[in-house]
Amino acid sequence: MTIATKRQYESLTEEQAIVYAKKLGLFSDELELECSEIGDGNLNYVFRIRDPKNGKGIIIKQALPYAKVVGESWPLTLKRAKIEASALKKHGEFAAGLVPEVYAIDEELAITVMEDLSRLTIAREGLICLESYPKLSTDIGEYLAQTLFHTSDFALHPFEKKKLVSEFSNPELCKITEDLIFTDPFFDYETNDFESSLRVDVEAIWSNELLKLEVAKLKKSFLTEAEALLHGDLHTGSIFASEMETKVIDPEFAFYGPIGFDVGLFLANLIFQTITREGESRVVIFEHIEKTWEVFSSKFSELWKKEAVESYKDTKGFETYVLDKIFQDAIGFAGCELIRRTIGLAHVKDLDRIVDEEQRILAKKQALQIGELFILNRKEISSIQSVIELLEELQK
Ligand code: SR1
Ligand code: MG
Repeated sequence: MTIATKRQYESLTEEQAIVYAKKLGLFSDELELECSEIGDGNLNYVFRIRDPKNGKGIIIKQALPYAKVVGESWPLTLKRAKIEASALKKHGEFAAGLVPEVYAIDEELAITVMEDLSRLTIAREGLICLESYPKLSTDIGEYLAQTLFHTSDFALHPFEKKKLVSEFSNPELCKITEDLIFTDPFFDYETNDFESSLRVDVEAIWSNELLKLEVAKLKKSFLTEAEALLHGDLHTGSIFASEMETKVIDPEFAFYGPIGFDVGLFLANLIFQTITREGESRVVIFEHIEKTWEVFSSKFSELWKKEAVESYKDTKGFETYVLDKIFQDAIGFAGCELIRRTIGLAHVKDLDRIVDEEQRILAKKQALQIGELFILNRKEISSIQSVIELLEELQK
């Protein structure tokens, strides 16, 4: 892997991205390359550079010194590019094939050069178009188990684990999550964004002290429980998919946090699809929800039995306690994600694209209802099957 030399930060143009790729030696000088900026996320530029003659390409991802979604008034650390590239590499050690290959890192220009995945589709976009991704939940269940188990105290020497905790300290990006997922949507704060016809439901959330107490507990877990190296933003827009392949991208929010957070975010983003679909196509998503948890928990359990280094690993009840806690946390975090993507700053296309206002508001009310229910009842929801029964009941 190349580590490029020092120079001052400047954001690249498409032409400069081509020059940059050639300087890295990834293409020969005489080639006529094509480049387009394809980033549709909230924070970064993503340049796709390809040789039109053979279709071979690379991705140059560059962090901007501010949040693209808001503009220059919201400065944001460039260090996130290094965190993202390092997390891709660390997670790739355990989930090879489920993350893109990193070719080069450039800390000064906040650039990661990586495998071109444009043969795949962003899972959110594909799911919205009812594309079929038969491997999505098995792959994500496997990715979650491998990355989260292997970076936890259950698999690592305590010195190694604490070294990683410090390497992946990511305070600025964590602060975004603390604010946008756990705080702002539950108060009358300026960052929130919702249709006026949701105001009654939103005000009910702001004045629900019981709900706020449970969200405060979940926020405390996020702030304090350094269990494993999380992806930190595992929604369906952070996943590339096809019928044959799944790749997890964009771990710029990576840090050491509670294992249930990654699991819960992914489940919540599948739930948006259960809200917008009907009939057989909704059943497919219920199956993905069930399979994600089943693959994750059985793989985690298998790794525990084979590889755990914890002295208490065989103590009766401990493994079950750990998995039950992850499940409860995941349901609670999923609840927060459902609410914040509906009334907070950063929405999801699954709901916002519904053109008919009445239908859109109904879908959003359902997301809020499921979110509240998950947060308040996470300790009573005992299995993934009961999650599905609950969703089926609410969506009758
Ligand atoms: C200002 S960033 C808004 C959201 O986009 C990212 O993908 C994260 O989900 C973040 O909360
Ligand atoms: Mg992202």
